[in-house]
Amino acid sequence: MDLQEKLQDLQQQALKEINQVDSLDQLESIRLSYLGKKGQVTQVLKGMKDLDPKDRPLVGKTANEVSDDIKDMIETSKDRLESQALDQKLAEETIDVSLPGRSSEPGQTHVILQVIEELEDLFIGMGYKIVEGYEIETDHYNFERVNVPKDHPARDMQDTFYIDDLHLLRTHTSPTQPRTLEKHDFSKSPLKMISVGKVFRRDTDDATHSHQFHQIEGLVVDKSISLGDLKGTLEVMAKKIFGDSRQIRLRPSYFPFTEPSVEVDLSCFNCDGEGCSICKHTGWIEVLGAGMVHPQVLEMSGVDSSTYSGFAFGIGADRIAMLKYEVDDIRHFYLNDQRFLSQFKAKG
Ligand code: FA5
Repeated sequence: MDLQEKLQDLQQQALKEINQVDSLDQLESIRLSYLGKKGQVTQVLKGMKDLDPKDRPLVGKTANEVSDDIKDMIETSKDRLESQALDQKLAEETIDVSLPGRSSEPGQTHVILQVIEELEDLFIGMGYKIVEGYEIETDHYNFERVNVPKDHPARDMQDTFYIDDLHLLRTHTSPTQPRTLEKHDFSKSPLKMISVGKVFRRDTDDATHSHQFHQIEGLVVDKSISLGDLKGTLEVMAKKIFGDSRQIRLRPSYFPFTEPSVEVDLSCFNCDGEGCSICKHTGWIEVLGAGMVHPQVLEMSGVDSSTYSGFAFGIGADRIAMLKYEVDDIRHFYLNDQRFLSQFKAKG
C-alpha cells in the first residue's frame, strides 16, 4: 500500500474512532495516536524523506489535508462532548422551585433584656441617667458602704459567692449607689440614676428564685426628696409596665441601707390574689425593695445628710418579666429553649 492510500485509510479509521468516543479523555488519546509526535499521520510525514521527490508534493498535500481533517473532526467532537456534559450538569443541578425554602430565623433580644430596655426607656424619659456597675465587686462597696458592716446580721439576707476575702460576685446592684454618690457634684445638679445588671446569690433555685438574676437599681438624691416621691415613681413604673390590670401594694420592710424601707408586691398573675404555688399561697409576688436612703449611706460617701435626702429602689427584672408575660417559672429564662424564647418578639 502506498503512502497516499495509507493516509486515506488513516483518515477513515480516525473518523470511525472519533464518531464512537464518549469522553474528552478518549478524544485526546485519539488525537495523540494520529497527530501526536509519535502519531500515525506524523509518522507518515516523517517517512516522506524516503519518497521519490516527484511523489513528495502530492503525498505532502494529502498528509496535510488528512491532518487538518482529523483536527476538524476532533474539534467538532469536542464541541459535542462539551455541550453534552453541560446539558448533563444542568439537568443534575435543576432546582425544584416547588420545594419549601430553608428558613433562617434571625436572632432576637432576650425577653429579660426587652423588659430591662422598656424600664430603661421609662426612667430615661423621667430624666434618669444610666450608670455602669461591676459584676465582680469588693466587699467594701457591696456591703460596708451600704451600711452592712462585717458580722452584721443583714449579711445573711443575701447569701454570697465570695471570690476571696475582699472580692465577691455582687449580690445586688446597690454598690452602684456609693460609687455614684462619692463622685457626684451636688452643687451642679441633683442625682437621678439607674444601674442595670446581673447579680448573684447562693439562693436555692425555685419557681421565683434563681442564683443569678437581674436588678435595676434606682437612686434619686436632692434637697427635700420624700417618701411620696418614691411612691409616685413606683406607681408610674407599675402602671407603665402592667397597665391597670394588676394590683400593687407597698409593705413595710427592712434594708440596712434605707430608712424607712418598703417592699413592693404585685398581685399574682396566676391566681389573681387567691394564693397558689407560684406566689407561695400569699396571692402576691415581690418585685422590688426600696426606701429612703439611710443618712449613714449618704455620709459615708461624703454627702451631707442634713441637707440632702433621697430614695432608692432595686427592681427584680426577672420577676417583672414573669409577671408581665405570665411565666410560671423563672428558670425558663435561663434554659435557652428557643420554643420558649421565640414567643417574645421584640417590638421593631
Ligand atoms: C435588694 O437586693 C436590695 N438591694 C434592693 C434595694 C435597693 C432596697 C435599694 C432598697 C433600696 P432584695 O434582696 O429584696 O433587695 O432583692 C430585690 C428584688 O430582687 C426582689 O424584690 C426580687 O424581685 C428580686 N430577687 C431577689 N432575690 C431573687 C432571686 N433569687 N431570684 C430572682 N429575683 C430575686
